[in-house]
Amino acid sequence: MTPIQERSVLSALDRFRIEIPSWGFANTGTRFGKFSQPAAATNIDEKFSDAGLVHSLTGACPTIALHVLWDLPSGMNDIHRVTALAARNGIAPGSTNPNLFQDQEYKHGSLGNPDSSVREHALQHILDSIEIQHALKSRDLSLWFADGSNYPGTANIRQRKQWFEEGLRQAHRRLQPGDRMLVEYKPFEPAFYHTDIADWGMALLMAQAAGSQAKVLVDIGHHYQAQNIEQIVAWLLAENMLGGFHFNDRRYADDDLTLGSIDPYQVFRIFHEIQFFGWEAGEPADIAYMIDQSHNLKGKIEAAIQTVVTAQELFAKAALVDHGALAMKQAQAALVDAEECLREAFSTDVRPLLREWRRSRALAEDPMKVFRESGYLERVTRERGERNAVAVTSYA
Ligand code: LRH
Ligand code: MN
Repeated sequence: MTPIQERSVLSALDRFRIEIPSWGFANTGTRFGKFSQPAAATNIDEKFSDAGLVHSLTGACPTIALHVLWDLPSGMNDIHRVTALAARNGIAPGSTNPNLFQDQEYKHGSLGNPDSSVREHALQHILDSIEIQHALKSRDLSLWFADGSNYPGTANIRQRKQWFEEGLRQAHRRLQPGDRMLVEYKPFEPAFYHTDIADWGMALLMAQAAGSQAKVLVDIGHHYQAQNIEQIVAWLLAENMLGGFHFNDRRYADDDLTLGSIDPYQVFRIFHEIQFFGWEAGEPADIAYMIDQSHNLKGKIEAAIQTVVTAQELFAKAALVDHGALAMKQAQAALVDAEECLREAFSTDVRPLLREWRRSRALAEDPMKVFRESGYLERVTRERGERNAVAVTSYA
């Protein structure tokens, strides 16, 4: 590795930050059951404690994503508590995620529901979430809608599109300068015939309809198997409409597995498109990198540490691509040489540099080892075990 490459890796690590989801520390499962872990976080205090620990070990995840009804069940009355937890645990509130999918009345949708009173209720929850966003000085309002249908002919797709545009436009009006609204798309689940915001194009049009502060959020797991995600990323960058990312990995569908566990080259190709764009633009793209995973089987804190470290490694590898040489090879249609620019970078072991970066910041050289020797897991298992000793819930 040349000194120039070393410097670009270290400066990439200096600017790389990835947001931790509060829900990554809680007991989660699938429709077939939830296997409770005695050390799992059971309340917002414990979620901040775990997230703060992961940040103190890795130095790369200074914010925690909050899901409003899960983390601030008392709404604005929880602001003081959350602000105090942020200060105590050294991790700031990150994106604000309204919950528009769990209330019984959302059976036929939220902003897309044929019943106008349900649409109003959903909009009010978004407006309440924006008030919380402002009280927590959170920049991003991150919106995902489960809305859709399960059978042909049961929904007026065009009518629902119009209701969404109206709802998002009204919400956008409540944003303050500097705020961003991130529109997340998903092709299916929980709806299995149509989903109202199902792909990047629909999310792009919806964001443009909402207003100038709205952008698209790309979740790795929200794509059909054969889709070229990094091409979608390149297009959204070219349109200046890429606002954020939910990183995870999958073998089949929205599996929410840990980042890079199945296809690390996929994540590397995405980071490459983003850094190549930054090189051409002369400044890094303003993208919110966030983790969105559910750690059903792995130890939740270890899974979080593993994810942040893997994200750093893959972002550092992408910083090794010689963009100047690549641009030249692309212009010459020198196919093998162009591809080798990426393969060379991806196959480079950046872990020694990552250890050096950690040393330079008085961070744990091996975060996982330090966590395992810290006694933290044993302590929280004692403190939380009883509350987590719930029976495994069955599907039916
Ligand atoms: C939906 C989703 C969305 C979140 C949820 C936890 O699948 O990706 O981003 O709100 O997971
Ligand atoms: Mn997501």
